Amino acid sequence: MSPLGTSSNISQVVAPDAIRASFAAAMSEMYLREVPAYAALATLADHVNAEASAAAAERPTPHQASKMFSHHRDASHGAIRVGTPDELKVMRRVFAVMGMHPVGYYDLSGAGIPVHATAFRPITCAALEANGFRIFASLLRLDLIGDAELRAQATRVLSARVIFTSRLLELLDTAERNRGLSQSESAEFVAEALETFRWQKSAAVSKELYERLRDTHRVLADIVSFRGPHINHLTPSVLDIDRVQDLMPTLGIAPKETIEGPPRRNCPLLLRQTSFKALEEPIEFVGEGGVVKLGTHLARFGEVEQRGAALTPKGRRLYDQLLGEARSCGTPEADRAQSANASLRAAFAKFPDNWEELRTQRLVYFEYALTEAGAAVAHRCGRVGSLEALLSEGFVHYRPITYEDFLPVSAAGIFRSNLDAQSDERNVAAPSEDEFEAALGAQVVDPFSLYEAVERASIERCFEALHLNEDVA
Ligand code: OOG
Ligand code: NI
Repeated sequence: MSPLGTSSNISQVVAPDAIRASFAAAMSEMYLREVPAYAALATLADHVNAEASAAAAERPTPHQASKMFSHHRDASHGAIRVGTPDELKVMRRVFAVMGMHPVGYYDLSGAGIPVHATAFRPITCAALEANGFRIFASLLRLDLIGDAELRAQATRVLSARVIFTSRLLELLDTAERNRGLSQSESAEFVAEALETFRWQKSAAVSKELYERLRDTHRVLADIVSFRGPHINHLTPSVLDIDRVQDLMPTLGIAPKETIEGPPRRNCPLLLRQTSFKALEEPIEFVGEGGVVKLGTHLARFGEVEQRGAALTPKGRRLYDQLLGEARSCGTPEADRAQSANASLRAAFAKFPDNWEELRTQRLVYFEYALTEAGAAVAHRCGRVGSLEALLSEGFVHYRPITYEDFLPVSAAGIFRSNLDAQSDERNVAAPSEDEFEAALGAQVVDPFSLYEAVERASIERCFEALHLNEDVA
């Protein structure tokens, strides 16, 4: 339960879910307007979703557990990159007002990108259902930049900037003090928050510094050179990501070479993502005496995602192992994309691909519920039963729980294709979750614990409804 909005001394606080929904809508609206290629991708996503829904409606319902993982018309996630621990701390408080809490720790330094990250997202099923918008937020790890002088310059630039409007900071205090915001305050809060994520064409550093930052690492230039952490992409959910990937070029949009994540399967797992490459956008540098120099910057792109089932720690270990196997099959440049797909499919032949097997092997989290027959049976007061017996008697059925988080290897792939950068071995370092949490000023929630709790609660609900004691032997 969110710490905000639970009790209040103002009579009408707006639910954090509703503030998040307006924020998501405002971000989408801004990005659609500013990035025409994203608007084209969003329209393509709608088209493919309509096609996939129509095709699904014509198929007889297969196994009860096969479900269509849901999608919403609005973007499902976006991403930002901040420069300092203080920025991250305030960001955490801003997102908390919208019912978005830090879940998971992602280290990207292992892939040569000098950032680590979390996802600010709704954490209850009800909140996810109300509006699932989330933000992947990365924090720069300046300590990984070898050039001491450049590091000092970047530190000076970052410590001098304020990425939040003063009105947003006031409203943030109000929200924390009053445990929520009124209708008019929340409208203002969303409008002010939007300013932080807006694109700024005018750089905050000189052209010379920009170039030094960029030549050291593109992500460094992207984070340090501007007055704020512009949203760098938005991502709608789609029902058939392969189709979107195939159709992108027909709209003149260049997709990245491969889809990140697991291969296409009967039982979709985790998360698959693809994007179009970041646009080269004009920027300007205002120097001494108002002299303007022109340049370009690669930052903003568009992405689509298709979500599948949440894996248990055991499932995740198998996923990581198979992904490693697929990636270690090096191939020549020419047919890289094709052979990457082929080796991914080959490696994942070892991952079971039917829900019952995924369940009995404890690879995926499931949500259980009474069937009609289950709801109709006389309750079995005080008796003991097992979940497996209830399933085989047809009183309980199940469906996979949707994965709501991100994947570090995929995120690194998305970063890389949009920074026009190959893996940069100079920045490889160890993960540092404690340091990240210290910067955040809070601990990140363990994503597995969230899925586990949803599964557990669903089982308990079945037993309670049947007045049955669970045989856990
Ligand atoms: C974030 C990349 C990560 C995803 O979907 O995995 C991400 C970034 O480029 O800042 O958004
Ligand atoms: Ni993304």
